[in-house]
Amino acid sequence: MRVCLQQLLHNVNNAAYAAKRTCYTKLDLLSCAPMQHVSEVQARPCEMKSIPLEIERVELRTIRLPLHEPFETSFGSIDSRLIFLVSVTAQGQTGWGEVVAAEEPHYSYETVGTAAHIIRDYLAPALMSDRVTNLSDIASRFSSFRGHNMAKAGLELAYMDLLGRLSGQSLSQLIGGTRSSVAVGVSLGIQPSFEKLLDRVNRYLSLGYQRIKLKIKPGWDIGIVRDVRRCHPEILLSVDANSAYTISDAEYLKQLDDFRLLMIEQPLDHDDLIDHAKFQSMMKTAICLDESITGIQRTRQALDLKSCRIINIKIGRVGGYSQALAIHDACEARKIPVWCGGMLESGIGRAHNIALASLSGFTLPGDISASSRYFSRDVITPEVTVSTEGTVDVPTGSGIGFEVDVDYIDAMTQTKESIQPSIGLLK
Ligand code: OSB
Ligand code: MG
Repeated sequence: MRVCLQQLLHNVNNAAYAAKRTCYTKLDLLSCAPMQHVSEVQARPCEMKSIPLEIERVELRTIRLPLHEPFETSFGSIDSRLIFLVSVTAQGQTGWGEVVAAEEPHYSYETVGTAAHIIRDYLAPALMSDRVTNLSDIASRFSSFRGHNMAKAGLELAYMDLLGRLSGQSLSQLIGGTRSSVAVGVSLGIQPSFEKLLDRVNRYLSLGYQRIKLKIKPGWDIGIVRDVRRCHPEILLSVDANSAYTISDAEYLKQLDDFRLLMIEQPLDHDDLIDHAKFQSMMKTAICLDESITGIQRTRQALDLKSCRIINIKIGRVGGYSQALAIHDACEARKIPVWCGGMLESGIGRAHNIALASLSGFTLPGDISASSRYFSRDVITPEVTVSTEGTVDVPTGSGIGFEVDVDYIDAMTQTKESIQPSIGLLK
């Protein structure tokens, strides 16, 4: 019986593989939709050759959205978010993406200013220099420019939304997502007092969020974690230090092993893998890397070095979907759990995060909160909501699957810039 089943599965996989090859040679994006559930042998629709697209315009905008309450990390505090939106237009449709860089280079060296420069002067011209065939085509055009992952990601995101809209597929379908809803948690900033922190913890638990992440820094760490754990012995609880410690703090941080944390996110330097490996070997609790994971190569190195046991994937930090998908696949093959991080995005970036988190390897709750957790009004309709079970539905409409509220974006726009191909560049 067992042998028969295995033979059957083997045949199914072979048939699926043959079908995949057929649809690949047809160069037809849409003909591959029925293949989406055969994840082992799947070639993603976004990686297929599709109708070459002539990008006619790239638009860059900044809008400032006030936050409901300040967000404090070990880097400092912000009370509004300067949102950097990018859109690309072809064949009468517009796709939207978001550059998640901050105003100041703390989390990453990129800023809104550096990303605008890189997109305007290098990436947008590369995108418009010739027709775009698929996601890998974009990634390879961008690969000769070193770094600036968030700038690259902004354009990859906008392209993927455009591709979805033009082909009538959702982002989740384009990348081979398998979930119809994703589990979410909340990231709680450093608070003025423990009472305020506990109030926030209780609020988000009562709203259904499945995991609470506490931002920590020296002076706001062991004590508050112990007290939150005492009040909530059973919840999924994690901490994120945003690189606030060094390996010389390892003995002190070892106390965190007492609190049954799901993970300790990025305790040490943003650029480090070696000290994280030393620290992980001392700890029972899983280390999760965020800032240190800048692409597939760093992911492989981190896993080979045993620098962490969990990985946070942020599409912006790794340079877009192409790298995010590669990291997801590598982690899934090595049975390393991944989850989707957040950057206080507007609804546009959030919609892309939801699509990414619908991939099968995203087995831990993501930092994907409801729009109302950050802003009084979002730039998409309907806004993102979290169910009482702590899940967010994966949209099924084409592209990001939400309507972009262009009137509201226009009303909030601080700067706007349109980039068009140089005359005669398009063949
Ligand atoms: O380290 O995960 C982080 C926000 C901005 C920059 C870095 C981080 C964060 C968050 C918030 O933790 C996640 C979110 O709710 O978007
Ligand atoms: Mg983090």
